[in-house]
Amino acid sequence: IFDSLRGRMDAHKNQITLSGIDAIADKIMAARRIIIVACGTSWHSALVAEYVIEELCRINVEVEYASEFRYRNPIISSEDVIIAISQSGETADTLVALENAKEQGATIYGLVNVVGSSIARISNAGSYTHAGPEIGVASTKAYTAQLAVLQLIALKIAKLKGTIDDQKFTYFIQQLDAVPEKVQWILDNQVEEIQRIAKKYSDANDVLYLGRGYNFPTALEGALKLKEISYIHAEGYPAAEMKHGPIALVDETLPVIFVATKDSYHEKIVSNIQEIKARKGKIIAIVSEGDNRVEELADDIMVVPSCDEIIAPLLAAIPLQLLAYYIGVERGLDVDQPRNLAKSVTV
Ligand code: F1P
Repeated sequence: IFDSLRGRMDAHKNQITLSGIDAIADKIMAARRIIIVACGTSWHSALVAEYVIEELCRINVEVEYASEFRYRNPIISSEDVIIAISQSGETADTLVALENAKEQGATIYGLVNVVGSSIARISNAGSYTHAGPEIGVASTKAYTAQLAVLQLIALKIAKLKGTIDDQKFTYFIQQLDAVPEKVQWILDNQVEEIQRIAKKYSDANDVLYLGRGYNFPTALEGALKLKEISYIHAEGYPAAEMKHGPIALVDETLPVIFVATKDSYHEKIVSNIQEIKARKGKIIAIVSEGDNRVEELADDIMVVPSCDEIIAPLLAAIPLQLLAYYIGVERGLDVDQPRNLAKSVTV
């Protein structure tokens, strides 16, 4: 994944090589909005992209479940650019949504893993994620690769549009360039602890995942991984929505996983953690290295290296993927072939 990522960026020359974006750069510059369509895990990377593209490029982005978008009657025009995200490139809901949008004149940008797949072929331009074949049904390394390429797309558009300056561009490239070492650090230093946490909570019936800002889609993705691999009911929520309903679920039996890396929402997420603690929920937190404050509040922690908040989704997803994996193993399940799930949902 990261060889391909590194091959596409050059901080010294201040450039990112994504020929697909060059091919439709004019369309993107003039776009009324970008609509990102996807399903499942790919939909979560779309949500991260919405936050990052709106922040860095100041272009209006909407994120749609392809499974809804294809059936309703959305307003689409030739001024819209649709980004389709799919690991398999064969997901029927996404493919049909694209056929409809193309008929209405939209430009399609495909972000797929499988070379030559149907979604790649229907797209006007695109980028491959080059994550290699996914062995398991649940999308994991494809998700990481999608996030990485979407970050590059956002940076490239921001550079073209002039919404970030050269200094900021170089800073973000350096942040991305440091991701492989940071992921390795998580794998070298956190796996034993994640296995211990997995054992401790493997009998849970329900788990709540909370996050804010760039960490909110990670909460959704963590919950989806747990559902897919461990068959435990899990809900991902924006932490600020907790008080509008899910807080009623909290008691001493409920594990609540906070994606709480250091970012501009940190004070807010710390008070959310305190609210759960006051109601005796069990707190598991993903924290930035050296964050003693959250460490003191939490029952268990998984640590990730510090990074810019925009990059955090790339790091924070890894412990959650591992946690779902080890809980699945602990429950004696086939983590590569979960029941009822297909790798490509082609109907
Ligand atoms: C979408 C997806 C995956 C999920 C499972 C079923 O696939 O929902 O996210 O893990 O494999 O399909 P895709 O469009 O990204 O191939």
